[in-house]
Amino acid sequence: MWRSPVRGPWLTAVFGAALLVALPVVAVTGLLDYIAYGPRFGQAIPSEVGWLHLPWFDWPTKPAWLFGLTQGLHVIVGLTIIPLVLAKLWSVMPRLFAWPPARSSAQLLERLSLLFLVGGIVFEIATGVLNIQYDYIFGFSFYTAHYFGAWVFIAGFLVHVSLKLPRMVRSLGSRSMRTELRTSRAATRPEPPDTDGLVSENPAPPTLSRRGVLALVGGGSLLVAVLSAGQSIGGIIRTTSLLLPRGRSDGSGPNDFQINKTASAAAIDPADAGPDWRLTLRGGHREVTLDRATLVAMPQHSARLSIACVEGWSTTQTWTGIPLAALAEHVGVPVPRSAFVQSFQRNGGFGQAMLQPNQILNPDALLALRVNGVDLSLDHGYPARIIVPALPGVHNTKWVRSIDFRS
Ligand SMILES: Nc1nc2c(c(=O)[nH]1)N[C@H]1C(S)=C(S)[C@@H](COP(=O)(O)O)O[C@H]1N2
Ligand SMILES: [Mo]
Repeated sequence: MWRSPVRGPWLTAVFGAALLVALPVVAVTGLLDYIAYGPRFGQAIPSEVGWLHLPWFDWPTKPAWLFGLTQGLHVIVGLTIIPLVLAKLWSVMPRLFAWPPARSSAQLLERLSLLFLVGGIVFEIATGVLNIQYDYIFGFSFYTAHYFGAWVFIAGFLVHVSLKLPRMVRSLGSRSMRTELRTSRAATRPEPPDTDGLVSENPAPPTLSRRGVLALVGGGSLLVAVLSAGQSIGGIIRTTSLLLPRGRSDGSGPNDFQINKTASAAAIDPADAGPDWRLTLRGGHREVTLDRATLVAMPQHSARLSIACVEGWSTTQTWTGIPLAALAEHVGVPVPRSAFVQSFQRNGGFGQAMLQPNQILNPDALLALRVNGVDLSLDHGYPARIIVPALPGVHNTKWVRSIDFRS
């Protein structure tokens, strides 16, 4: 397998160029998602990142699909590159384990950057894929590991690109893509021997043309993309999302869309969601408790908004409820600096969220009572849940008990 005659700087450079475009997309969208979680409130995970903290800004609420886009790109491109990463590793494989590891200090730096690069990407892919498939099976925090793993990868990536970019460009120019795409297996010849030793010294007869290798890898990536995209795009192609089995939909009728954590998983006592349920609103000096009938009698607003979850799916529904701005006004805080939302769930970690000013004042930011024209189901957060444009799914708190508006 290391004797394949298609191995060589050109093929490695083609894989490298594709990854050079795709990997920054995955890295940047991942870091943006971290910012979307609201590190300034200390609610992004990990919250303590030392000098690795990112510049913060208020995550926008417009366009409403922004988080769905960054999250969707991160997950889908992240999965799509897996065949490409494997192909790139294959194309350089024996060199990766060259011994002695370094003959000079420049080489030592290069080898060290490779360790960061390869170790980082394998770790990020493994933790990312596992997080999609099974929630939180790790003995450590997925978010913390994935965040620090990302920086290890980014460091390795930057050094690697700065060392290899000129060689990549030169190698890309050494053969013509158009000619390769027309060259059959029988006509496939090895590249001339190279200083990096990527070309086999003793090439075997070709079993695949370069065109065939590119089709195999490209086809593999395309297949992964198609099988993942449905999770974010929805509609009919949602059913094709084989790689993301969290595409389950456990509701019925208008409530028939994906449920991340069911009421029973969150240990919701149905009695807490019954007629005795009250919403507590706190403002600067005021505290108000409202029952659901009172909330239903207040002016209602509807908006089509998505829930996009970092675990790799999103869903868009029509929500109806009371604008959060109206609730803030109700307790005398028309210009809130933040809102702290708490759920009455008894189990699990996602029972609270802090919202920024624009996430409260956007006219479509709601305390939703209904979805698609009917009351929320218990699994979707009855009696009331938060739904805010472009807010990460996890902060759309279900089974709300109280909201503190702070000025
Ligand atoms: N109280 C509470 N709210 C919650 C959660 C939770 O575990 N508890 N999960 C959050 C997550 S991670 C997501 S993605 C969305 C999913 O909403 P859905 O189950 O209605 O699709 O709800 C959010 N709201
Ligand atoms: Mo989520």
